[in-house]
Amino acid sequence: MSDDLTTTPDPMTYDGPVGGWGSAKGMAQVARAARPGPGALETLRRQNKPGGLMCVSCAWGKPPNPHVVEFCENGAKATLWDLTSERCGPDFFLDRTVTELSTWSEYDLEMAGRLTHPLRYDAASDRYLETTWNEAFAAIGQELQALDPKAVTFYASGKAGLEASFLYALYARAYGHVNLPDSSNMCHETTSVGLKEVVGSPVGTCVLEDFEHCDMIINVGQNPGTNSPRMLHPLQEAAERSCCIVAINPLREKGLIEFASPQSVWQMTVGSPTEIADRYLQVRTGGDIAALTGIAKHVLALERAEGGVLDHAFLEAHCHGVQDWMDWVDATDWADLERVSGLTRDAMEGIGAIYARSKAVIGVYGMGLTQHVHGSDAIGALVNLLLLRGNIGRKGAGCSPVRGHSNVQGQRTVGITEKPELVPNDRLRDLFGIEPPMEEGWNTTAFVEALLEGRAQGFLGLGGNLARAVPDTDRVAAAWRAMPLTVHVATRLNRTHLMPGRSSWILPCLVRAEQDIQSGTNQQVTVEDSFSHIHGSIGKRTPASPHLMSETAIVARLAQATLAPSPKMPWDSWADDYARIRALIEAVYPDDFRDFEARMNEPGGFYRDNPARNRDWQTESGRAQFTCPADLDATGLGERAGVYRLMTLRSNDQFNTTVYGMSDRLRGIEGDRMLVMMSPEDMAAEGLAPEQRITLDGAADDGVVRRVEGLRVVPYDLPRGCLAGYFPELNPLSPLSRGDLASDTPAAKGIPVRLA
Ligand SMILES: Nc1nc2c(c(=O)[nH]1)N[C@H]1C(S)=C(S)[C@@H](COP(=O)(O)OP(=O)(O)OC[C@H]3O[C@@H](n4cnc5c(=O)[nH]c(N)nc54)[C@H](O)[C@@H]3O)O[C@H]1N2
Ligand SMILES: Nc1nc2c(c(=O)[nH]1)N[C@H]1C(S)=C(S)[C@@H](COP(=O)(O)OP(=O)(O)OC[C@H]3O[C@@H](n4cnc5c(=O)[nH]c(N)nc54)[C@H](O)[C@@H]3O)O[C@H]1N2
Ligand SMILES: [Mo]
Repeated sequence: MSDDLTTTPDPMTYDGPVGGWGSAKGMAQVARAARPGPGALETLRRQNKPGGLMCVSCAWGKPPNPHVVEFCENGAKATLWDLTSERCGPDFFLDRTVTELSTWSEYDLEMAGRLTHPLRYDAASDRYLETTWNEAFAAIGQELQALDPKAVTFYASGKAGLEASFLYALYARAYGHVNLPDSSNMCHETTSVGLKEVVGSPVGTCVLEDFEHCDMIINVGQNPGTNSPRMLHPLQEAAERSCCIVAINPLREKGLIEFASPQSVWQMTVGSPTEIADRYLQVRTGGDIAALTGIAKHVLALERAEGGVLDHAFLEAHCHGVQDWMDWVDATDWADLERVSGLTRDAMEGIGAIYARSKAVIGVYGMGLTQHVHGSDAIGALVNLLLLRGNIGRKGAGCSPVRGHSNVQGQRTVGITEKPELVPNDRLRDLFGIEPPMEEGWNTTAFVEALLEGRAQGFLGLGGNLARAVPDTDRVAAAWRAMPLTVHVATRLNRTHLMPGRSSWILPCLVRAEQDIQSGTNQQVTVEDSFSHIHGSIGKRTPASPHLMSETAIVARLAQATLAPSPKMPWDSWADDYARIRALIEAVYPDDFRDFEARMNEPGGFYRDNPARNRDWQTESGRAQFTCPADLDATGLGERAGVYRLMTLRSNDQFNTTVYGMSDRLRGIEGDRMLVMMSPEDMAAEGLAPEQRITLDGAADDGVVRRVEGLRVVPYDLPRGCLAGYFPELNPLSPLSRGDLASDTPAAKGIPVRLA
């Protein structure tokens, strides 16, 4: 429970700043492991610059005037990982059965290298065998024709460009379903639903430039040092011009504490790192609704004492529910806010006082806010605070969810959604002569429920490692192989591929950094970043194997093999020239993609507008909505003896289920990933010694037995009652039954567990 900035490292944390030489070293270690092929460094030099490659790691914005080196440690890792010289070809599979490979770690599977040939599962020998593209497409098309489309799922992981994603969503609708779960369902679905409800926009209202004009940034539950390191530049620049940065996080994340720019030779050698957060509120897991309400309560108190604090004109002209919310805040006791947040009233009032003086405030958030049972309410609490002083819809202010996968936001923009009302169905009917399904399809949770009940018959994955990313992974693994058909479009081998259905196929694709030649021309693809800017991206590297196809071409060929021919859907002509697909995207979404082809290489990308940014509130009331939460505790767990709240996090050495190495450098943790971080006080109370191995049991009251054994206890500076460990190793403890009430996003940060 501390609210000051301590730059003195404690024994459990890394003692260097984020960035700096540590990141150069981290990158070199991965470069050694990934063994990138020739030209990889040239690709990095052009990364995130107009005319270059758009990063395959996170979705942070790409500035119009890029730094000399506009990539970070983790973006470089992702690119080098894609461009490895290791190959995982048919010979690899001849030597190993799927049963044997299933015992390999995620890391070892990925280390086998890039997939090179289309593969078909042979149940008799329990091996993946080389096949031809023609055989694969014909067989998959036939199998899909025989299945009930409503029992088939097309998953998308968030990386494929807008062209492949648009065709994929169209293919699903033409085939007859909208079972279109995507990684966003486990991630920022809370934003898509919760933020939309309160401001009418399902995406953030800021653009990158706003970070140059704000005088306060509140970062709630987002870890830039690991997950969006390029964000450290605007944070550093903001800190240097005395913008106040407040972090609300149960863990004292290094990236939020200090940063040495690897671009600044001075800082890397003699200078001292920039201190990032002025205030660090070490909230209890799930305590954000209480913390943000406490801050807002003090803002109201200051208004009443001194006046001139609230933006009355804005509240009157633009907001709904203000009085009800104020009454609720008045009725909420400080004692409850302190108990649930784990913070002192003083700490919350301190932030409220800064907020009341700040002219332009940005609220940044990530998985610490979205992955809770009351995640949507937590977003509402942040928006309540921002609205008080009109901090949405003007320069330097707004709400900024930091998205995950590099094109996850864009996939939704071009139709990957299980909700029929989110796409212009009339235009799809007119342009393509299809009858799009109008009943809601499966999101990730609904798909997993169907899988566990034996109702899911076919799975097609455009990237991802879904069986590992979802909650309840042990139960999912047991059910996955019962599906009649499983097809994976993938770059590297992962655990989900090793759960073959009766008919199972791996279709290897190009990575974004590779040349994508169609009809003699290298094709560009496009992606959308966290700030709703669209960027063209081009690959220059020679493909890892001559047998690879692009994701766009694979989707087009699958559609062609599945659907009856139609002159309105010339799949092969589309796949020959991606400009034709962009023309379709523009025809279906004319407001967002006006002059798409001409604008896609504009420096900094082109902006597809956001009504909330213009104070056009597309909510039920037509106004920005103040909300009273259902519960102050975002986990909804309350206090139960012996029950801890476990948050499952990313280390600095992974991209989701892709594990690059065993070092979580920024948290000072090395060695294996089977661990649980615990406060020294809780360890003492439980009689545990550092490095002791323990077992965690699930404590959800849904009757399911959940257990993970062999976890090493690591003493860590955490609030009492809160534990932390790694995703995906701890996913068997995460209950499918616990998701955000409004959006189903699994509550991966508030998992109830007990020590066995
Ligand atoms: N290198 C790298 N980059 C990535 C990824 C990756 O795996 N590796 N993944 C990408 C993807 S898909 C995504 S979605 C993003 C995810 O990026 P983030 O949103 O940063 O996600 P996490 O690392 O899961 O956790 C975020 C933070 O939430 C904090 N937290 C946990 N519970 C709470 C809580 O109750 N309250 C508060 N206030 N904080 C809490 C944790 O301590 C952690 O610092 O990153 C993207 N970028
Ligand atoms: N407990 C817990 N669970 C979580 C989370 C958490 O914080 N805690 N986070 C959730 C979040 S935010 C997300 S986004 C999901 C992530 O879920 P997913 O997106 O399903 O998982 P990834 O690990 O990103 O997928 C990695 C695989 O994608 C394939 N791949 C990589 N690059 C490409 C490419 O360019 N094209 C194609 N076709 N395939 C490629 C490779 O085969 C690789 O093995 O996990 C969620 N699960
Ligand atoms: Mo994500």
